Amino acid sequence: MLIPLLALSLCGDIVDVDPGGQWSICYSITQDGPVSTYSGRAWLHGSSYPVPCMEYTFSIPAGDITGTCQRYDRYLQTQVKYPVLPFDTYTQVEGTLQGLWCAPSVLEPWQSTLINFEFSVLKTTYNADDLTEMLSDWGTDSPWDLDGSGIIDGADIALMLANWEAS
Ligand SMILES: [Ca+2]
Repeated sequence: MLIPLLALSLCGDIVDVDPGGQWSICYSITQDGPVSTYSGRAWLHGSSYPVPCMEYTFSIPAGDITGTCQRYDRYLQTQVKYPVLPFDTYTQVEGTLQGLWCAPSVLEPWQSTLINFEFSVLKTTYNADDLTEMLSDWGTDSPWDLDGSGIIDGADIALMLANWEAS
């Protein structure tokens, strides 16, 4: 396999390698208030199959997929945050994000191809741990500012309680 192990070890906390040799992936998950960000890269390798594919399932919290890639949406007339998900297809099923990616053309046995990805999951239901975190940021600006007003206040608590996790 041509993928340098050094690159894998440097690119994230979570490393996974296809036993069949078609792909490798590494990424890290960072938590910032209600936002979990998955950032990393994946490789396809021509060493096992001429047109290798990767089907990978991320375990994610329940929530909305978002991203840090800002673009102006002329229909919505506002800046929208997009995820960077350069897979051929991806599907969000409860608790998982499944990505499918195949090499766009035949890879020689010595060739690998690489994608970078980054996406975030914004929680849409909340629990007692979230409330504790929100209260510890009370009166400040933090990721727990759910309504985007610039400060953690009663409106954010109301939003949280309206979307409380069913136990
Ligand atoms: Ca607020």
